[in-house]
Amino acid sequence: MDRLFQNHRIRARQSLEGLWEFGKMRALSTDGLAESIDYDYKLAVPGCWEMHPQLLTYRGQGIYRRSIYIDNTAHVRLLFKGVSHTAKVYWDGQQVAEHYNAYTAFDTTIMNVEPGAHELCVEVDNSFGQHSALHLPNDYYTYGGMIRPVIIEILPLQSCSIQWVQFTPIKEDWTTDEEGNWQANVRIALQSHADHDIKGHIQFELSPLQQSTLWKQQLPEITLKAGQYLEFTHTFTFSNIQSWSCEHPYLYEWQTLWYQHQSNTLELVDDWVERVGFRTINTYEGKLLLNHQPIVLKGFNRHEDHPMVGASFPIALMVQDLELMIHTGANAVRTSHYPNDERFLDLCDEYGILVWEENHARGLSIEDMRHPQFIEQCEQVNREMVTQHYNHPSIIIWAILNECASDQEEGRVHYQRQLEQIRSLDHSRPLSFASHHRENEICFDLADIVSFNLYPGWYGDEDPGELCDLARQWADQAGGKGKPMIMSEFGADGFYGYRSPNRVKGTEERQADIIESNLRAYNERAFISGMFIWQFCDCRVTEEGIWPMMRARTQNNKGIVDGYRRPKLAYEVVTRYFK
Ligand code: ADA
Repeated sequence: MDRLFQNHRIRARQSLEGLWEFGKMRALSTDGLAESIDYDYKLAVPGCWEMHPQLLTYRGQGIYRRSIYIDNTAHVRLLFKGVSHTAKVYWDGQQVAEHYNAYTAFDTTIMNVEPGAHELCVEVDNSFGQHSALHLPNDYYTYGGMIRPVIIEILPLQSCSIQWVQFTPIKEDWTTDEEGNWQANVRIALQSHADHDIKGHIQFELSPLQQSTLWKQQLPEITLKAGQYLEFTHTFTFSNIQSWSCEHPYLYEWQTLWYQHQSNTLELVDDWVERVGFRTINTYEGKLLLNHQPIVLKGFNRHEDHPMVGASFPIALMVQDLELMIHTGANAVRTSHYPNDERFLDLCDEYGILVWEENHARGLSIEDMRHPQFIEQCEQVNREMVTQHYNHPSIIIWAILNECASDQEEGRVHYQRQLEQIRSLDHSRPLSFASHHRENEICFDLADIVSFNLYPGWYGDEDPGELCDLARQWADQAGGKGKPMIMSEFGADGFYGYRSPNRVKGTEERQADIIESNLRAYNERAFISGMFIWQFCDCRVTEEGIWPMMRARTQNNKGIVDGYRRPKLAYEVVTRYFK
């Protein structure tokens, strides 16, 4: 399934995991689905097509197809958690959805579906070109396929469905509030699918995991007009709450229930279950505060990439990554450079691993940012990232535009616009972006946390401590004074198995030395609120562009474990510093 808990108990839903037919397309169809496609392959969904022995490097378009049987007339909601990178969805030959970007979910509801067999086709495109501002040849791989789970939901005809629920824990005053007293601001959206007025009410319930209900409240009855969409907000107060922290990642279930009047009875028609945690995150006098206490983030940049599965992770491999990170003593992960599979975020909630989640962009120059689709495609990924992942207590920072043109006035306009957009969607989390512009950075005043990607010892010979002190000065002079500072990337290449007493660049020894000198420097500095090693695991890079010439083995080799998660020498070093 798509989550690690049952996020609907009432709504009928099923995973569309399995073997789908697949055919390569010769050209993109412009007016509907290509008729003449040969379905030569069978591919796993979820999965990347690069896992098929004949599609190892395929870049282009293809169509996935399967049939779906519907028992009774109903509205059918299809939820795609991630299609890489562009999808067009066809139901019985009619296009019902289109979506750009591999790393955020989208859905579509097909109304009044008749009983019987139906054909579902998804046209998928992972090509680079004018249609794509964010997926382009890069220092990570853009896989092809339906890389994350696909779900079908059956919505009753004359009813309403809960569209989303946003739960914001609040503790106004940590010094005077009783420990277990919390508030939460809850926003929800309802969509009527009925062709006449319907009446009902919402009920909320809060329960510690696997335990009986701690608190519930029923809202007054409401009437929804035919097809009406309604959003509303409430604030609630709770007592006897255990807060969420890294040491005690205490989770609660927040259930939203829709009870509807149906011919003189009240029926439970729809539900939406979220797992929430009570914690606060904010910045104060140069520190990052989790539950009012200063915290230093220690962790890794992680690409969702594995030689066995590409970007399409089963949970066993996600758990393996988290166990390895936790074993080093890490308490944080940065989802470089895109929103992650929600099951990974569910795991972080459960393990108490803090997450810096960022939108999808890496190393875009000002020319790249002038792409005609750039504004719109970024706006969409920001909105989808924040609204879809809003309830994860583990996410404590939203970030944007890794190493883009934040050193230029023209670039600044985009940073400002995007940070304002995210703030308007969520004012409960601090914002940042990772910069490599050193003294030329001009956007630190716009963010809540200043973050530097510097590679002392690798790309340059500077001393990490001296460079870090200099970076603090650059930040202070560029509008970052009084803001927490994070070393968002540092590291070095280390080719797995390449060991030599001469410790030259590329050996595991040299990688370990460089990472050690960085960690030592950052641990000694009280103004550092976080350090993220580049990177957790080696990852594949694109064959297009400059990357194969820059990256031996067409891989970014800076992982402290290799692609297969075999620890390099640096792993032990990190463990000494993080523990
Ligand atoms: C950058 C970038 C990473 C990666 C890294 C490297 O800072 O943000 O995606 O490319 O450098 O390995 O050089």
